[in-house]
Amino acid sequence: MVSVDAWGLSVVGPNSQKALQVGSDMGATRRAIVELLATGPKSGPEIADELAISRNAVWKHITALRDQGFEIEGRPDGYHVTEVPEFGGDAVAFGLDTPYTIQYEPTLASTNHRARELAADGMTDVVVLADQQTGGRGRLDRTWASPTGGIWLSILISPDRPPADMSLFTFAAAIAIVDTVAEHGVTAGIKWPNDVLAGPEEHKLAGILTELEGEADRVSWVIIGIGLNANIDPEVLPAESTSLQSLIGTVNRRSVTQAVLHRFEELRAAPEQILPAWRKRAYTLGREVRVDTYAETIYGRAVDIEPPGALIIETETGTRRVTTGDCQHLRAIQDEN
Ligand code: BT5
Repeated sequence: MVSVDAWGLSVVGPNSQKALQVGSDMGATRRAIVELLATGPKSGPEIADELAISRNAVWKHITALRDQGFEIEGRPDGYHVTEVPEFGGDAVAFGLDTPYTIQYEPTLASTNHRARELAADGMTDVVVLADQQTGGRGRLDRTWASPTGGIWLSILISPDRPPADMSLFTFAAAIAIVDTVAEHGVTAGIKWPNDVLAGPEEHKLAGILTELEGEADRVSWVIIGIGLNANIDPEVLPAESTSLQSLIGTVNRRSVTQAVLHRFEELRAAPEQILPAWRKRAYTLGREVRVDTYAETIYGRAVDIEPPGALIIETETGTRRVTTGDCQHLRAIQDEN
């Protein structure tokens, strides 16, 4: 069991809690139907043959999907999906081109917590998704406000890499958020180590909590928890928060979630691109900062980021390399003039 805590990584001990039984056969079959329909129209008999289920079962699943808000037209060449709900597990799975199984619950205490239960049960490559959290967490057990309308998700993976590389996943998640919201016309940037800031006042739009368990040379699992304030009035969020709703109006959370996951996967496949991409999107670099570590407070100018995610700060007494801490952007002297 290693103990690494940096760049938004929070290392947790072995999880002894009883794992939840998730992914019933019913749910798995319905998800398979959703995936089939996303590739184009399919008739009832085609679906029944492909999934080795009865036509009656297909009909029941189609009815269940319609009840969720999917609009599905039965035409001579098969079922056509003409409308997908704005959010939900089946909705996000529809047309999602990543290796993840989506586990959705309207309300969870914390998607990271649920993902840890799944990890303890030996599961991997799962995205846990919720519309609201009742016990959302930030780093150091801080509270993460998670009302309905947000995108609260945790990616559970088991990469065959050492713990030191895990900060790259935190960075990849931040880049994925910045690039996704940019497609919606929102300019955002990253505050070291794990915040996405947006809007004229650079308020917090998203945060990332990465947790892992493993040995020195290899992690057993890593959970990348992403909290993105989507369709939320910032008045119900802590001070200095912002949301997509307040920046550009209501968004389609399904497409935002899918875009974040697709971009995250792209970066996972090309890890050498992550640090350069992070530097380009960093609000912290070039800024006067105050960094509070466990031991001290450091003032200086943030000049770079170094593998595996340390912030390099030029101070009056020399260059400092900080691997963990809370960073505040201070107004640069020239901004005040
Ligand atoms: C973070 O911590 O920014 C990590 C947040 C991760 C949340 C996701 S949601 C899905 C998954 N499941 C979880 O339970 N967690 C993850 P940190 O850097 O420690 O920032 C926490 C601080 O951000 C708090 O102390 C507040 O000041 C502020 N904050 C709380 N809720 C916020 C919100 N919704 N939007 C913006 N800022 C918030």
